[in-house]
This record gives sequence, C-alpha cells and structure tokens, in this order.
Amino acid sequence: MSLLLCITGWDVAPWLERLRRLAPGRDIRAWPDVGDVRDIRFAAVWKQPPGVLAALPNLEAIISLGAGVDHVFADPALPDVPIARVVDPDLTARMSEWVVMHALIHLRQQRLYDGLQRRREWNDIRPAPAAADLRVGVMGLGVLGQDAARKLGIMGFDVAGWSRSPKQIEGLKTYAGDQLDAFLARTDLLVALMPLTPDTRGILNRNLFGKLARDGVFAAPILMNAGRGGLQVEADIVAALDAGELRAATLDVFETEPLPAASPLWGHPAVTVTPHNSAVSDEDAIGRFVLRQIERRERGLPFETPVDRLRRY
Ligand code: NDP
Ligand code: OXD
Repeated sequence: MSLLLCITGWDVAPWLERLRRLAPGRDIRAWPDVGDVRDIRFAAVWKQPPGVLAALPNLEAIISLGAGVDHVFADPALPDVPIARVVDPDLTARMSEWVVMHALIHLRQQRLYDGLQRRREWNDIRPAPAAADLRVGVMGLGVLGQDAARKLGIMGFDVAGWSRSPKQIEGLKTYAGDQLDAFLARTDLLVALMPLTPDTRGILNRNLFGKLARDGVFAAPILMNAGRGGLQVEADIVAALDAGELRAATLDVFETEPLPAASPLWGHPAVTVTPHNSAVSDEDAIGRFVLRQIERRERGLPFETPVDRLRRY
C-alpha cells in the first residue's frame, strides 16, 4: 500500500519528511524515485507531470495536496480513479483572513494612506464609507467562499454570493447560474473564490468588469481574485484599470506563476500582488488529511472530500 508523492513547483523534501514522520510505518516514496511502480496504490500530488500517474498500474486513488484540482486535471493521461482534494479548517480560516484583510484595505483606502505617509502628508481622506456601504460579491460559494462571505458579513459588509447551483444561506443574498448579471450589477467589490474549470477559465474579463456596479461609494468597482490565475485575463485587468473601469485589483493568483518580472501587474499603482499565499497553511494538518483519506480508502470508506470528475472540482 505504498504512497507516492508526486510534486512539481514545490520542494518535495519537506513533504516526504513530514509524511514519513506522521506515518512512520508506511512506505512513502517521492517521484521520480518511484521504485517498483506496481507497489504504488495512492498518489498525493501537486502539478504531477503528465503521464506519471498513468504509469502506475495499481493506483487506487489520487489526493490533491491543494484545495484546487485544476492542476490534477491538467494531466491528459489522468487515470480514472477517485480523486480527493484538501478541505482543512486552517486553510479555510487563512483564506478568509486574506479576503477580509484586503476588503478592509480597500474600504479604509489604506493604499492612499500608505502613499500619504511616504510623502509625510497629514490628510484625512473623504468620503470614508462604512463597511455596510460596500457591496461585496463572492464568486463561488463553496467551502472557501461561504466562510469568507460569513466573515465579511461579521465585519459589516453588504455581502452576496454567486454559485453554480442555487443556495440558501442564512444572512447571505445568493445568486446562481444565469443570475450572474444581476449579481454583478449589485457588486462594488468582487471576490473570486472559484475553481478553474473549462466553464470558469477567463471569466474575469473586461466584459464581466463592465457589468459590475458603477453607482457605489467608490464609483468604480474593485476586483479580488484568490481562486486561480486562469480565471482572469490579465491584459483585460490592466486595460480596465487604466480606463478607470476598475478602481483596483488585489490578486493572489496569476495566469503564469511565479508572476513574470515583466508583468505590468507588479508595478501598477492600483494593483496589489500576493504570491499565491492567501491560504498559506499548516502543512502538518494537510499531511494528516492526506493520511486520513488513505486510511479511509483502506477501510473501504469513501473520501471525505471527493472531486466530481465531470464538474472538475
Ligand atoms: P468548492 O468546490 O468548495 O467551491 C467551489 C464553488 O465555486 C462552488 O460554490 C461552486 O458552485 C462554484 N462554481 C464552480 N464552478 C462554477 C461555475 N461554472 N459557475 C458558478 N459557480 C461555480 O471549492 P473551495 O471553496 O474549497 O475552493 C475554491 C477554489 O479556491 C479552489 O478550487 C482553488 O482553485 C482556490 N484556492 C486557492 C488557494 C490560494 O492559495 N489562492 C487556496 C485554496 C483554494 P456549486 O456550489 O454550485 O457547486
Ligand atoms: C490550493 C492552493 O489549491 O494552494 O490549495 O492553491
């Protein structure tokens, strides 16, 4: 019942050390040192190279080391076995910290105060809207979106959410499916917490920005994206900012990561960049999650957090 760690883009060594420490009796290997491929029953993956999993004849299940699974589906030879994804309270809490913090930075116009401080200017900026004056729209009402929406609500923001399927969530205005335009029309600050799928790729584009509210406290809407870089069209974000169609953008994820040094996003005065760390997590907790999923499968139980192969999230 060997477990293969198949990771690119991150350092695999700490993951190997962590999982071996958490499960000392288990045979855990790290790609490319696979050994006898017939031994491998489980794979824990982050951006596995295409074809590696297909070469494991006895693979029973795949566990994504992230909450997102677009990196798993990027493999055209993905074996047809069950897939799980990370859902972890620590990760969720940290994502909501990022969302609430950056929503507050926009609300309280902190970037303007940063500039004033650098220029040694004492200036109390008006208008100074309250949280209730800012209509936040959370795109994606899954594990992360619901937690973020609830915490934004606690801070007093006027929050609504949009998802694929209709939802009833106490204290939240909800929109679904083809109600997207109505959702956008009441949104001053858009927070994207959606998976990257064939349906959502490029959804954050200039056409969509044009449907956001323009009658809010800040006149032009604000974009925040911590879902996936593939949701956004970066050239459209820059063009919309430069044309005044967007007031600001706070981005944790990018079309290409790491964000290339030549990207105009780095130096744009209205853009805040964070390095895909909005949900920086307790990695031991993720390790324990992975091992718990394997133990469940070994006991004949389903994954706690199965991925739907058709929906791709
Ligand atoms: P969930 O699967 O729990 O939720 C996804 C939400 O998106 C659901 O509400 C779903 O709708 C909605 N959705 C999916 N497709 C569509 C669509 N075509 N139209 C409308 N709504 C849609 O995911 P999580 O909340 O756990 O995570 C969301 C994403 O956040 C991950 O996929 C990942 O890409 C990203 N992420 C980013 C991190 C970072 O560090 N930046 C960290 C962790 C995750 P419905 O409820 O109807 O199914
Ligand atoms: C994730 C991520 O999907 O960190 O968990 O992006």
